[in-house]
Amino acid sequence: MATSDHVDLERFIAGVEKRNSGQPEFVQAVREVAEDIFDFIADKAPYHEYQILRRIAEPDRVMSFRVCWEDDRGNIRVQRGWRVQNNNAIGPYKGGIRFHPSVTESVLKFLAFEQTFKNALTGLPMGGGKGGSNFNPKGKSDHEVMRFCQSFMTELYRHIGADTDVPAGDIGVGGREIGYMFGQYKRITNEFTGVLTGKGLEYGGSLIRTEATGYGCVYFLQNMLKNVGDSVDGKTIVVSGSGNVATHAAEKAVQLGGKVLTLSDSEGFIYDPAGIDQTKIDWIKELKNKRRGRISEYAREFKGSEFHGDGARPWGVACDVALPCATQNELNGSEAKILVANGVMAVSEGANMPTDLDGVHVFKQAQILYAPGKAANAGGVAVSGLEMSQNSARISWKEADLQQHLLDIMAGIHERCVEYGGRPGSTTIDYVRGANIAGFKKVADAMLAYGVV
Ligand code: NDP
Ligand code: 2IT
Repeated sequence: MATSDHVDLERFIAGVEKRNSGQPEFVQAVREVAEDIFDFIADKAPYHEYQILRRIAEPDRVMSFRVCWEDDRGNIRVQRGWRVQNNNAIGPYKGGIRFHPSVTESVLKFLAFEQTFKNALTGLPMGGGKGGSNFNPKGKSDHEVMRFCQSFMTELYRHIGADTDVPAGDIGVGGREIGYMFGQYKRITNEFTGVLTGKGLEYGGSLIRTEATGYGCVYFLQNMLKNVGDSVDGKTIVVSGSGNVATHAAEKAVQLGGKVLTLSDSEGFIYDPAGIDQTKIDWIKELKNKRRGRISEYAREFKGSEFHGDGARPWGVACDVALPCATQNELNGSEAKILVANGVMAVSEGANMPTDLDGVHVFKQAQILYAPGKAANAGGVAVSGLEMSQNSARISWKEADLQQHLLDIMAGIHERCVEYGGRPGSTTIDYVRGANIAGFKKVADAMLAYGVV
């Protein structure tokens, strides 16, 4: 980057910081994208004149609302809910809903911003949005979760619609919560439309949506390895998280011959030197989805494995491949250095922005195969897009066809990253740059077509 571009970048980021004070995650996500985009648009006047990046980094709108619900003891509880509609230049707003105590406006704005580029990369017509609440589903009964979801949807319904904004799941929102929310939407509006994705198969859901994010993350890894003449077979793999994305990433990695050594949750990680095979993954799915238990229980169930508590993260375990699949900023610069020192050759992000900015710079500098979440975890929203198509046409596609679509979409995203991610004087690919530019270009060109809106 030329010095003048760098000065412009710092001035731009200072403005973003000023306008979004107290929103560090949002500023971080904008900076990561801007670092690549400033360079790319340096000689492209229309993107400057029309202030495209500045406009993408200003959500179209942010709705914030009160969500009241009654717990099982009859106490009235008050939570905050949000929907951030970031950009609908290329399609209806689309993106998940997160229920977690750490949810803030900053977190949802960063997620909606990232989603805008991710959705563009899929090649499907979807804009970017995200929503959620600081509600903590842990330890709540099914009825409490149901009452919360119904109350949340009682406000949200007026902001969404099959051609307006189509939410889905994310952390703390899976099939159970989508069912409660879709039921309430249908009841309020008296309409049966594809307003949410990740629905149950009985009421308009798509096959393989549940698996798609984790599988897609490993397909992206497979594409990166194939590009350098290698494969997943025989690789040692460290995975973080133990939810929807982590368990399905582990499952696909095992199917392709990888040896998965770790999984984690917010309390710590388990290390199983014998490898976490399909039987063990099935046990974890049951633990997490049905019993809603903790990953520490794994070490009591499977001999030879260890649990490392106090919120420990798995990045010190030597491996060929790391798949961060839990949450944002779960892998920092020092941990990235440890992974590189231990010989990691590839990192494919199942989570959104799991690597902090220092970590991103470490991986970029080491020139390892490093796929950012907006490329690697796009398989989930891609199959959500396919669910929307099936709902509009009122049909259900076969599993084999959907599997092929997912493979093709992930290969297409990989190709787009390669197209824009070449490093001058090197044969290696900067996937972060490739994803940022390819995602930006599609949205930016649509915005140019609309003029100033
Ligand atoms: P789940 O709720 O199914 O699982 C989340 C996992 O991450 C749990 O193991 C959870 O542990 C852990 N986790 C959550 N917050 C923290 C934290 N603050 N510190 C440490 N661990 C934490 O969510 P998903 O698997 O759906 O989502 C995981 C990531 O993937 C998120 O970044 C999400 O945005 C991203 N993603 C999800 C998609 C999807 O289709 N579901 C699509 C694309 C990206 P615990 O139980 O202790 O909270
Ligand atoms: O971060 C994400 O891409 C998701 N949580 C999935 C969004 C979706 O609309 O399927």
